[in-house]
Amino acid sequence: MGGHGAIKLGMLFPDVFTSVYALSPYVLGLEKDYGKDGEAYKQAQTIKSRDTLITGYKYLNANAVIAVDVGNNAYSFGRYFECRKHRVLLSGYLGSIGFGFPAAMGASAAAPGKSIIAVTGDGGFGQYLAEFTTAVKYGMNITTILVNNGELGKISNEQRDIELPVWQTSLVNPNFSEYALSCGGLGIRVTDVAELEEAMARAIINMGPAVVEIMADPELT
Ligand SMILES: Cc1ncc(C[n+]2csc(CCOP(=O)(O)OP(=O)(O)O)c2C)c(N)n1
Ligand SMILES: [Mg+2]
Repeated sequence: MGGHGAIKLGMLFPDVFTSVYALSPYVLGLEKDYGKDGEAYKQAQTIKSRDTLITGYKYLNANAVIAVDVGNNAYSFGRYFECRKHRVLLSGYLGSIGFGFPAAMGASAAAPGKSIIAVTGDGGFGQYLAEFTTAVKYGMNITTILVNNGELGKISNEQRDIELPVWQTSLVNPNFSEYALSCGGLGIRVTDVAELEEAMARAIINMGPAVVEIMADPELT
């Protein structure tokens, strides 16, 4: 924190000990700070990733190729998705986050006419965000189902499992749907489960890259 921060602190709190104490959850990363999207996450606290899978996926073509990222989003997919003739791509063994969207691009390049789906979290999709412009450039027909829970949710769970405080897993994200629009693709943000069906239907019909950004509660999977 630079000199500017110190001046502000001095004005807010009477002494340095009070200031350090008041800020310690943020400094230690124990307090969640989702930045400008904090309100949107609060609104979305009833959306579970299984809603995404059960409600949303009925719109997928029975023979779509589905590239799944790594994290809670992948566990939910494994638990709730009913596979028909779909082909599913996973980052087997390595389990590298960020796999979902680039794998979907690979599938699209290999099978240009097919309906391709990427299932990702915000952490994973954020890693290859700029690639969305490549998908726009080549008119790739990829629908990205992005479970935006504002954190590296799987890592939070691992910390809870061994009874550690949840530490340094919250993310300050861009508005992913606006980002998709600004790149020339389709972007839809869903903050209420009632909007999910229409959003999915629009994205699937769209012939080109689309992001359905679902604001989800990180505590629910
Ligand atoms: C390259 C790489 N770095 C770190 C990890 C560890 N890791 C597994 S899941 C995960 C978080 C995923 O977060 P997000 O994409 O937001 O998905 P969520 O769990 O929130 O659904 C991380 C960091 C990994 N698997 N691969
Ligand atoms: Mg996440």
